[in-house]
Amino acid sequence: MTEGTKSHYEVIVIGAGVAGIYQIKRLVDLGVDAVVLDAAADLGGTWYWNRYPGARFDSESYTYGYSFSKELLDEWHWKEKFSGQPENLRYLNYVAEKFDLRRHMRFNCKVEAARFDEAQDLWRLKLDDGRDLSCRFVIMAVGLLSTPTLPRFSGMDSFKGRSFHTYYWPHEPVDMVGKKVAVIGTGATGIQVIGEIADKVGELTVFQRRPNWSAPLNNSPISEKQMAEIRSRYDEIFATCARTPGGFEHEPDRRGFHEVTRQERLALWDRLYDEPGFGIWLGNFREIFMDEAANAEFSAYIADRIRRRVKNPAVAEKLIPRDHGFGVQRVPLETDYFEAYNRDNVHLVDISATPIERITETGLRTTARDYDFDIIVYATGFDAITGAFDQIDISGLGGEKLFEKWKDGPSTLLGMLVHGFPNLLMPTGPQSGSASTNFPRGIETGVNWCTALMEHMWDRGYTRADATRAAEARWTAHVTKMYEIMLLRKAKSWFTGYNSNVAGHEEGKVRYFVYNGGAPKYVTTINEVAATGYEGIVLSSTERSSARPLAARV
Ligand code: NA7
Repeated sequence: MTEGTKSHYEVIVIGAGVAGIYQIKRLVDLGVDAVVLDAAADLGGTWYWNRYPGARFDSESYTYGYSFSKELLDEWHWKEKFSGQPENLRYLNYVAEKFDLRRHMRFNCKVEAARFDEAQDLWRLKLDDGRDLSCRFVIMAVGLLSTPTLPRFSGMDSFKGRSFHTYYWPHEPVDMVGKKVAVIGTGATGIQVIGEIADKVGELTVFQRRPNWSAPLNNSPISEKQMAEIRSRYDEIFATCARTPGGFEHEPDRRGFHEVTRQERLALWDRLYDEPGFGIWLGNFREIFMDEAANAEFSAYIADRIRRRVKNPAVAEKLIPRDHGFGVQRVPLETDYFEAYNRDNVHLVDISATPIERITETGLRTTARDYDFDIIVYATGFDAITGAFDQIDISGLGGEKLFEKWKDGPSTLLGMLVHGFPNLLMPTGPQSGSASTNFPRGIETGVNWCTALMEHMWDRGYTRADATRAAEARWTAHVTKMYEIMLLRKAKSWFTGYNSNVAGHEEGKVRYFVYNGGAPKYVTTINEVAATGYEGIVLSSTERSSARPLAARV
């Protein structure tokens, strides 16, 4: 059978991003018959798609790369402390070439439906080109932020200029010199774009519905000498990441917020504000996340920082969030973002005061006036975490639809299995540890755990793994409970499943997407489940199945 006509695999991995690449590496090393499918024309996931100006890591580059190969760590030179998209995509391509993984990947393959065949313990997949594939295990490496969402303005198709969502930024360079550009949205993406293009376009008008708290990235190049020093510390770096709640080098300040003086707090904040990366968020006092008074005091500190950087006081006030405190939404890190508003060619429009009414042929209309643009950039975010799952018509036992099951929010076991959907594994699923951590660190954890589960089954001849209803309910309740003490439960952000552009996600109802217990606790918990022989997961084999122990290995 040629590769082109092959229709059965032991494992099908959906998604060739950071998670899919590592998952296929693990499977290839084990000699398992596996393939990765991706709807894109090439590998890279997030770093394939997001080519907008300013797209870069907020993680220190050397904590974002894979940790599994010493040779890879020794070879790769991260050029910047927070590396940009082109380099990140080069890195992922380098990894795929180095380990010869491309031959296990199929592109332009969109999975439209997946149905569990109960008689055979197999998943049956339908691709958008009409092909049918089957496999024992489906690995959902579909990404947390991979379903972009556009606003629902009328007239969007009538615009005669160029317009795109940041996720679909064109592959060829977009000439913006001298152009009138609109950016709608001021999340992490909008903030990166605005800081990058402000001095390169003719006129830039930012349409802001709600400001976001953000702080300086403080990026810098990494010299050969510095990279050599980083390489010598890799063991220590990854050990630190494994120890910290967020999977970064940044560790929370363990002193009690209320036990230190105001002077001591200010000293910490002044230091963190000027340091690179997420220290200002994750190296802060833990009370910032849980205690209204502590959060308010710190938010006031950041507000003053904004006032010091933005010359026009009225503009500065518009850039300061009022509806939520610092750090309860995902904190964007910025480069020259606030300074952009000091430029004569940059204008801020508060669309909470004057909402956008429609897109016109020549630009857009707010309740106050018409604007003309050459380019409209929609930096309007994603149907986060469950969005990519909802794109596939997934049916489990008894024909139950995953979309229906998760209508009001996901329920999972450990973020990695779903009751009634056997052999559907999610190394970075909703309610797993990865959404709230430095993503690749969580990915390695999840992929290793899912791979160990499959190995356990192959070695013993099991053909089906299904989480019990009770274990799933316990985990979901545990994840839900942890929100009770977190201020983030009150925020309208993708952490809580809010998205004004997706029906049913507009307002109010919190979706318990994220495990907030921190990476170390998560890793301990999932390792304990594995050590007990997978308590909470029913392992079985079907007599009618053709599977035998080790049949998966080719
Ligand atoms: P985010 O953080 O969800 O931000 C989306 C932004 O777009 C946010 O400012 C929204 O305002 C705004 N938005 C969304 N829809 C509209 C409409 N209809 N009208 C006006 N403004 C709108 O997405 P990002 O892409 O920036 O970041 C996502 C993650 O990617 C990020 O956290 C990183 O982890 C990587 P709102 O706040 O809803 O009022």
